Amino acid sequence: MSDSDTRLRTKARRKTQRPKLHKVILVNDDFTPREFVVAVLKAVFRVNEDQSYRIMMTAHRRGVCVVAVYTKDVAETKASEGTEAGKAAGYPLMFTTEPEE
Ligand code: TYC
Repeated sequence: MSDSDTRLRTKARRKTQRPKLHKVILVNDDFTPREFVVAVLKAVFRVNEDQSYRIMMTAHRRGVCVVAVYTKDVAETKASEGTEAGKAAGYPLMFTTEPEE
């Protein structure tokens, strides 16, 4: 590309850069009590009792459930907070993250 020909490069750039979003995923296990999972979801992800119960039951029935999407840093921090809350109470509760398509 010559100095005067910036057409391709200019065209490819968005007016506003959007950060890639990452999913926080709740993983089911056989040991963590349901009420504990609900309490962690409410505390870490700021969802209400009803939403929290639905998310927990979806993971319980299907194996996993997407809790929310955030920027990479926030998703990783919240996943760690949730996993650490389980660990501190002696449960194998696990949250993972993955980039959105
Ligand atoms: N399966 C657990 C039980 O029956 C409850 C549970 C639900 C645990 C969702 C983890 O991500 C989870 N006590």
